Amino acid sequence: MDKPLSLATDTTELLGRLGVDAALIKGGNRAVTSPTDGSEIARVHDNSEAEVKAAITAARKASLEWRDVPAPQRGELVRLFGEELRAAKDDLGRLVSIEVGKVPSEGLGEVQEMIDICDFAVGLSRQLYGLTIATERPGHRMMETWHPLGVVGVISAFNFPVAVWSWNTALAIVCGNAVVWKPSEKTPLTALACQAIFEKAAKRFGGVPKGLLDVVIGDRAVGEIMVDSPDVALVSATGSTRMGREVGPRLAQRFARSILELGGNNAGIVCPSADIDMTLNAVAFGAMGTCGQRCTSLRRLIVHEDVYDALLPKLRAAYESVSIGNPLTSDALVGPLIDRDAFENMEKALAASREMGAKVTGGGQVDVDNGGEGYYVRPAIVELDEQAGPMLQETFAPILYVVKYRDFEDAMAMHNAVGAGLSSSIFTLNMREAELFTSDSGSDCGIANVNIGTSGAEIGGAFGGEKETGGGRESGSDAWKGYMRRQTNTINYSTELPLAQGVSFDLG
Ligand code: UN1
Repeated sequence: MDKPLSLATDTTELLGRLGVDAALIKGGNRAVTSPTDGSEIARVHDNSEAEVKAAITAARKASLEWRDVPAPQRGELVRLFGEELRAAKDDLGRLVSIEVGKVPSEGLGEVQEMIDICDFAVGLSRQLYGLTIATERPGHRMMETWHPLGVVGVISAFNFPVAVWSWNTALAIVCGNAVVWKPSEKTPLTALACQAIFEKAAKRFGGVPKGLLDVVIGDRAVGEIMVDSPDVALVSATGSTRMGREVGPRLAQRFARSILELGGNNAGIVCPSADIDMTLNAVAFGAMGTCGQRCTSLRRLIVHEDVYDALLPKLRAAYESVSIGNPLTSDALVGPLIDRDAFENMEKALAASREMGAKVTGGGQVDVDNGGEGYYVRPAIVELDEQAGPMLQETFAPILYVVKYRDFEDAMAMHNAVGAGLSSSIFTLNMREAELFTSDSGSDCGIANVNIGTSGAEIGGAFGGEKETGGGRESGSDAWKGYMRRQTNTINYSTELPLAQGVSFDLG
């Protein structure tokens, strides 16, 4: 019997198949570990300050060429990228599972999300529409045209190591921009794989300007170079609200654009008429899926007192029995937390909850027979008398805080009484409640769902949130407008020069 391959060997083979140059993943200063078993799987090289600056300069040059390529042709490059992603789906999905610890269907789902946004962007490449606007002057035409920005900097988080970058990149490329990407320092391998896959598409396209798409690896210093560079027109950053508080003002200082997708403290309201079994499944996926490490994870549940006892025993039972395990060797539904810090933050939040007298179901490390490595935890339900303490903060772990409500208005007020405003749900069969939730006086979040959970959005909608979530929008709908600059054009085809607002300026 052959010796089983070590995860490092397995990863090296996978990266080779995906087209990543072996020199990029050996002998570097930065160790990459897999959260599935804590083992080292590669060593990558951080880029120096000079290299990051050179990547930005090259991107700037590339953007000047790329902006002159007709948008539908730019779409053709993205179409080819989507094809390459389809071919690489199994390998890239597995690499996501290795590097981030996602269970296989979620690793593959993340790649599917990339494919979907490519398809969307290809269609969009023929639909970068501007308006024709009525002008008050005879013999004039007024219109709006959309132009590329130049260089788009993408800063992405570990939890969606490839999909969020692809939302930005597919749009940025069809919109005529170049992209410099700083992935999370925890997930450089999936980023290098994406770059290699993109290069295959670029080759089939017949070549693209050098530097059109680049990956720069390192810690926050790399992000800071992008944020401060006058050559980067837009920074799209995903991460914590703390990070956004630093990045946002720095970009504003130089009047650069930003798309910020920061923390979420997403809630669901469970109303008296809710379909309890459906709600149970939605809550389970939203709160325990991805081990609670989605920006959109369900973190707060506001349950009407009449259905509390119908839902909570079922929910507690689901938490006690959900399968937790190594996503590479088992078919568990819940994989590991990303690292020790994540585990400690979860423990701290649970300790603070217990101190408040909360009833806690679950929590704590789970032995997955994995040599003792990796931070596998049992997802936790924290039942509180009122929304307070750690419930008001986002902890990036599978903790679901639950409180009761009596009046719908109180539920709505509690719902909106947190800093973040990303995603939200209501579970009800009462159309008045459902409509109110999605009305002007309802949920204050960027995403508000009825009878589905807070996570797992499709790419077709604009993705992002309000308040401390940062206000940015990525992905579908008209989010593409964030990657272009708008220009108002007035064209005079008459022989007169009438001034607007009836102003006269007669030289006599
Ligand atoms: C994120 O967690 O940053 O809606 C993105 C979802 C996914 C994207 C999450 N489509 O859960």
